[in-house]
Amino acid sequence: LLVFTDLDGSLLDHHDYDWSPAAPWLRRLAARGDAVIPVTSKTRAELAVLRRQLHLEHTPFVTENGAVVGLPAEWRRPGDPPPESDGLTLFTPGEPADALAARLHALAAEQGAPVRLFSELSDDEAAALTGLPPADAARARQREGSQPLLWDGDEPGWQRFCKVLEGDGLTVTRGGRFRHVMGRVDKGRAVRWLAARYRELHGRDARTLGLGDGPNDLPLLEAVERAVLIRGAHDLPVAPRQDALYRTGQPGPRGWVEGLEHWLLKDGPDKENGHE
Ligand code: 2M8
Ligand code: MG
Ligand code: MG
Repeated sequence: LLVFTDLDGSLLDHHDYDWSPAAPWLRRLAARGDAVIPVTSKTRAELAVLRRQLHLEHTPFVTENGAVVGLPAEWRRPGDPPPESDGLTLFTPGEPADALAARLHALAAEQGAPVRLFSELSDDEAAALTGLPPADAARARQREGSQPLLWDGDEPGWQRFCKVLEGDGLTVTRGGRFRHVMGRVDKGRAVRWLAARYRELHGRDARTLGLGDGPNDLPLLEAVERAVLIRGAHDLPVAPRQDALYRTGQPGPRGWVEGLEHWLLKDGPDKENGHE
């Protein structure tokens, strides 16, 4: 089973980033041989720390809402680009963060749009806005393929600016706190790409389960067989996949456990591992 999971507000608590309620299930999934694959708006610098802490060094990951896909050695295929010094193979299907910043500044100036880039805040400002320790906030500012935004205007103004960005070929989405701008990427495309890579490597389809709490997770939830929408900061209108979607009552890592148990305990402990 491939478990594709959002981090902030899902596996990690929205406010203090704690995942301890989910730790027993992370161990259990590892023991079953199921891969937990983070699919997040966070940066590769943030993920480098979290993958060690969560013991997810042998599974792929997706950062910046699909702009970066990282593969460990086990997921490589002949013909892939050479691995980086940390052994990870990187794919960057979006647009570089500095090019996005330049486009955003140009469009904001042209439209008189009251927007600031998260990557251009100081570490202390970023820490104050997110509740992250300053060292983690510094890693969150190291964008490679997306730009989280702060909008100082009203909602109709945002909707207008959004249309301008989308008209210029950019993708706009929302996490728990920020609005995010990327090239032509989203979490769903990254999930499908990884499921296809699994098929190429193993000669069969993977079973897939996805968990997320924000608007940026909707493409992820649509790309998996079994979806868990975790109660979060946004009231989300979700495509009517009622048979395949479970909405949790609890937020954050407790909701993550609730959703996993809904799908995995339902079939009995053994069935999920086999592939029929
Ligand atoms: C931002 O991402 C979250 C994800 O939902 C958000 O928009 O609320 C990103 O900047 C990420 O890098 C950072 O770790 C996170 C901190 O809350 O905020
Ligand atoms: Mg989230
Ligand atoms: Mg996220």
